[in-house]
Amino acid sequence: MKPLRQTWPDDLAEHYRAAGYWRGETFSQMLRARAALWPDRVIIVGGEIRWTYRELLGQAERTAAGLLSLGLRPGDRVVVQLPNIPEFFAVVFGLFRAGLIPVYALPAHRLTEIAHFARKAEAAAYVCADSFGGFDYRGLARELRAAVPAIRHVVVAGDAAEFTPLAGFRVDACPLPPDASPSDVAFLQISGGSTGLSKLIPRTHDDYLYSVRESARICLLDQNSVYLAALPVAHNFPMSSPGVFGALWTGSRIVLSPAPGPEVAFPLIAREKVTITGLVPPLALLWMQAAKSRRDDISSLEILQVGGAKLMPEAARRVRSELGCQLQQVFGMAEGLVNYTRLDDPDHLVTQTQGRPISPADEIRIVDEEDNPVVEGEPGHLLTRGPYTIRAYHNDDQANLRAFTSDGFYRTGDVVKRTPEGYLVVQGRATDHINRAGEKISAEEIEDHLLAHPDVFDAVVVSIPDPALGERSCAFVIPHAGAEPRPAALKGWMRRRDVAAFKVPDQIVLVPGFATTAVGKISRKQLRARLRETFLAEQ
Ligand code: J2J
Repeated sequence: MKPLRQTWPDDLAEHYRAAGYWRGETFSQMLRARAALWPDRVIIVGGEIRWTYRELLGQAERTAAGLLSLGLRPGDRVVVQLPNIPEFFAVVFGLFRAGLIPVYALPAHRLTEIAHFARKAEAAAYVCADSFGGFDYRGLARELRAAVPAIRHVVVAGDAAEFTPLAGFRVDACPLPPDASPSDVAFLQISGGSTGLSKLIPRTHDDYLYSVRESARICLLDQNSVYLAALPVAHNFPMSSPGVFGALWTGSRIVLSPAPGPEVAFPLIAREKVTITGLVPPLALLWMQAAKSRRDDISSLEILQVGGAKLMPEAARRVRSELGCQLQQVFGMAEGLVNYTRLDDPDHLVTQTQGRPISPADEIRIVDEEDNPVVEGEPGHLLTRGPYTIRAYHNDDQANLRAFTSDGFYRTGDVVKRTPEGYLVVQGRATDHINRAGEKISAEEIEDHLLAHPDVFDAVVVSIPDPALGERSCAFVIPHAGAEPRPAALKGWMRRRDVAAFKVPDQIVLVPGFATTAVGKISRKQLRARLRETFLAEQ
């Protein structure tokens, strides 16, 4: 089994510890300390459940003992695919307590993605809900067990059918092991997948908790705050910026919304007096629209964070008047670096920039194609390293060669410029992915699926600006001679590939060929750019 590691050079690690960034605390220790401090504070609200810290700790310990009693051993990886329900916290804190390593999948992922995560992480178990959003995850579990026999156990929140019920675990099932080490990898997060399939991101207790603590401080979370998890909690933004973990750290209440739309979220805001939440830009637009007609009292909302994709300044300027709260832009990535506009920043920075890094130790380089610094203020590729940015993906030597410089900077793939105040403005990106309402889709991954269709000779997937989604995906498909696949049939085929629904191309355009230059071969990247330009010019 590939060892889980995340290694910073010794001198830097020493510096991060000496500076107090890494405090030598694990997630389990954090929860225990909080439960000792505030045992009766309600920390998690979801559906009918309201758990205090004491109850959450009890749930986590019961889950830890149950998981170990199945024969799982510290260090084993467990793919966790749960929606926004309290059990998510019982499971991940149970895994932390048992020294097991969660691999966070999103509820939208399907067999293709889950099997990939399971294989890449060499996982031994899968945890899911019985069903959610009209989808039965037990069916997925059955297919997963057949496709990846190394998955020895399936644990289900709710009606478990033939699998192990989460609710059946007992705290006396197994003695709990000593705590993990704070410098150990705590979990594997999922990358946006800029090229090919998603990569796995190993984050340590030390590095992640640093970003969580600082995020909570920057966002002024305190014990009076109420954080609404509107986006799926497994995503890095609502998990850590400051998200649910930030709320757990400060003793702010977490309210779990099963869906992010205003019809579900607004009544929760009104009932639970939510003060802060985070959204992707298309949802922020939807909320602003809904606020005009809905009657729910959302006046408790003080801060709306928007991130995951670029928020246009025009929309940014409307947040205060239309939702009655302050805007905070968040530009982050599961690999590490997170930027925030600060809550006392002047309006022009809040509406026109994506913020500045969390930490004074975040190193930022903005460079040209040859990795040379650009003139200050000019756009260039964003490279970064620091106390909570990874140095390598898990089990992916090839990706690591591309994604990191020899001196350990992560190539974010984003093109940014820096203002005189040191704030970053996202200009675009260098990698070929589609940022569809904050969900990152790799063009290459979708092209691979389309190429597997018997009627498809070649396929190129590009992003097209879209008023509702920010970007949508458009596939240009050359059929085989004599074949005439219908776009709707190709979409149906994509759905049957068992991929997340957001990966099905929004638009499919059949073309006889790709016009290439007389000079001959061009790269796929150039081809994507050319097709996008031609398509947009013809609109
Ligand atoms: C433009 N592009 C943005 C923004 C992310 C906080 C917030 C978001 C994420 C996230 C996160 C953007 N404007 N405000 O993990 O902790 C694009 C960039 C970036 C990629 C990372 C967090 N905020 N992006 O979105 O790992 O292209 O993380 O490199 O999903 O989203 O995607 P992801």
